Amino acid sequence: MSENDKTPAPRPLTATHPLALAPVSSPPATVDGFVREFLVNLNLERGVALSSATETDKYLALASTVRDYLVARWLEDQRRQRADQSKAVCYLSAEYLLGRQLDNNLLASGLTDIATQALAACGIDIDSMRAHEVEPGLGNGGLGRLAACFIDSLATLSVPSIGYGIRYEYGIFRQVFRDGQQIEKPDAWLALGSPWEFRHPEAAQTVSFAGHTETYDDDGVLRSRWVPAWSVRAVPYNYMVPGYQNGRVNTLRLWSAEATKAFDLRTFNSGDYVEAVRAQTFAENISKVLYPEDSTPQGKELRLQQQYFFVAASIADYMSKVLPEDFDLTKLPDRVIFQLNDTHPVIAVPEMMRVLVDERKLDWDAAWAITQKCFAYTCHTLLPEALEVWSVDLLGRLLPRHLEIIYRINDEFLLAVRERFGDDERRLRDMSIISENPASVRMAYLATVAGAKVNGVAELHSQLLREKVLHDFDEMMPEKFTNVTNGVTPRRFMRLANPELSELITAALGTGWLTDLERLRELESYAEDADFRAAFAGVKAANKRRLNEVLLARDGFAIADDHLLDVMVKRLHEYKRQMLKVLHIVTLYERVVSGRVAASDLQPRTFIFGAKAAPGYAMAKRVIHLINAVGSVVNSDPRLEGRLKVVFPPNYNVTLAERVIPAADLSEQISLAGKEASGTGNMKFALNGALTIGTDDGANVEIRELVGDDNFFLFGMSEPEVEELWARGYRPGEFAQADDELRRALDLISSGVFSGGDRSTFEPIVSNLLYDDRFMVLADYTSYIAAQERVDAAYADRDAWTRSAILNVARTGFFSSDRSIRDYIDRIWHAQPVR
Ligand code: 26W
Repeated sequence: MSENDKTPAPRPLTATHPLALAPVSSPPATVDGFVREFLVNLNLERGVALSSATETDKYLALASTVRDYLVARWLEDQRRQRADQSKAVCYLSAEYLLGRQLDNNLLASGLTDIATQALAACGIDIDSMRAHEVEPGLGNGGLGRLAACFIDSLATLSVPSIGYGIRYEYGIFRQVFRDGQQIEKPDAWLALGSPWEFRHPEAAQTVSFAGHTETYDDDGVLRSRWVPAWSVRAVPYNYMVPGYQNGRVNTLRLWSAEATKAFDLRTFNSGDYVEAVRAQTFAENISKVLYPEDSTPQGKELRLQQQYFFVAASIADYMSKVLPEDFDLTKLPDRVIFQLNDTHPVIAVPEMMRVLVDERKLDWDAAWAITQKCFAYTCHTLLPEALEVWSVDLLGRLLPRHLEIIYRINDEFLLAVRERFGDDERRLRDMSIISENPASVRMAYLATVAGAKVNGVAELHSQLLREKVLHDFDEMMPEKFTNVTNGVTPRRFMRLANPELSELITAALGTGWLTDLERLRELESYAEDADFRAAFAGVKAANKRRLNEVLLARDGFAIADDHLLDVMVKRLHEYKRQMLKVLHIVTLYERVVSGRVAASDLQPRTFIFGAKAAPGYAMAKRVIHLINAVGSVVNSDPRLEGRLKVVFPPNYNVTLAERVIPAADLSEQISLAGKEASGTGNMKFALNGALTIGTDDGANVEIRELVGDDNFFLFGMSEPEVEELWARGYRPGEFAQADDELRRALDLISSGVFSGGDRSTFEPIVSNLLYDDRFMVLADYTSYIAAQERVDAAYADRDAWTRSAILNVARTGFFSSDRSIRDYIDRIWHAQPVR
């Protein structure tokens, strides 16, 4: 029994009442049954009558009702997963960008129509209920959303699995614009309660921190133990993760931090009220807020506390709740695989070693053998600055025993390196998990040394990991490295986000494609069918009109339905090159205002942006300011005759993505080749019939290979060409000199015309491009503008464009997250779906 596991094993049932012994049943899946359940929840759970119920009452009662239909399956599944010995997947992720839950749970349980009719019978429009839900923004971007797509596919493929993470009280900040500049507002997503979670204080784990270690003699065996200084309670909140209409419901368990002793009455009575609750506030801080960085770790102690907090609670929970009491730990690798979603949870490796060696008293080698088979690591980045490194000082202070364990892991690893490569000091220094000056722990190296498998998230990314970022490790342990190209769940990003397209596809292919997305390939022949093309174009137009209504109501933006919708939605980061998109817009604007091009000759376009910048990322925030500034000038300049529009709705999130992506014509995937690990937005756009303009970066390469060069607007340098130019010495100014339009665009930005004549406002952006330009915006400009000309030409033949859009949908079924999960099962997990 580990020191932090107090909950007794479930007692055999002594119940006699037949109902108590029967499996939990769901309410009748009928309109009447649903109305009854809904009114019971409204009256009994909310304590209100329908006549006096608020919108919040109705929404929470509706959520409880849908929950009630899923709980039976959930409990049955938990019982089954506990009973059967099959291998399970524990997905450890510091982020889950879940999006709204109501529609997904209705879809998964096949209750959408029944609920719609039942609510209508109660005089309630389900649309108003949908709008009432606050999405849990427990993630930053790609990594967090991928985790959400993956747990959806794990449940839909009936893989026994549990997602572990943190229940942040405040998720990703709410973005508002003031004078075009980003302002961050706290995301109080729990304000109205969260109907989809089940709190289980009785299953809390105790997680400790700091203190010191000591060795002691344990019947002649020298052992180490950790004597922590303080601890907090990790309280689990369980969320249902329903599979798509397969009766499966997996669990997402998110931990919330609370004080071990909530309130110090004696201190309170002594009048020191603040001191009385200090422990509580201190503890709760751990799961208070999501770190809004998505590329540059700040190395903050609280971030490391967060990582250890959820990892330690998850391992204790798994080892005590899921594993039978007397489980033979040498068999652990047959029972579970812990997938590390980037390096954020990698402290799980020394934690597992501490539990196996210090608590379960296994010897080091046996423990290490088990640990190495129980973990696998997915890397999601290529930016050196995004690779987490923790100082030995901080780690030693916060987790002294774990640092000792990491040192021993490293010593034994370097012995193996020396054995294999001899006294190659460069290699030993470069492969050491511990780097010097200042002494730090390289978490990606720890994950690579400990993981059974290491994978990148797109072919090119995995190749670059092996050739560059982790080259020395690939030379030593090539068998560890593999690739699993990302994917997205078609349930949310096609069926829910684009119901009309889904109907059109089902009309052509029948049902089944939502769980077998490669069947979209059968649509290829329909691209040649004029009626189908007309219907397809009709769906796109309808989605544009719907987006127009949403943005009008949300932000007062209007979208002209004869405009080409050119969309760039993703986190704001220099490597993603939103500045290249800005230079395109300014170039078109400059052409007209300089009189070189008549506005009437322009292909009408609306440029839609969605992007949050990490609050501490000054250059990113400045680019957001510039986009809004260019937008307000372009949108109000009569010389453009309304043929160019810039629309930048604030607070881009999953819910907005579900509205924007189905309406898009052009998907902007324009990162510098070799910088975007994969991208997943690119997949969502292609699957919703948008054409991609992009570089050969991340998964763009695989999208282009599948859809064909004729159906993809490729531009820019390839990764080797980028490396070659970098090696040759990149002088961005030369590119500005070489391209007249580029210089004109840069000059226009410097001129202050977008900043009320104040040249200083955006000068830092222009000078950065001219004298630094780390992500080679200027080098790819000419090729990009030429590609945009090709886009205009292609869009002029709307029917051919539609044909190409249909082929994009038909040929991108590969990018289902179901396929990604199947690849993880085959190449890394070797866990089997449970029929
Ligand atoms: C510690 C700061 C931090 C936080 C998050 C560093 C790095 C991250 C993430 C790894 C960043 C991220 O979201 N990466 C994105 O992951 C997606 C899913 O694999 C990929 O599709 C994107 O290309 C990648 O940028």
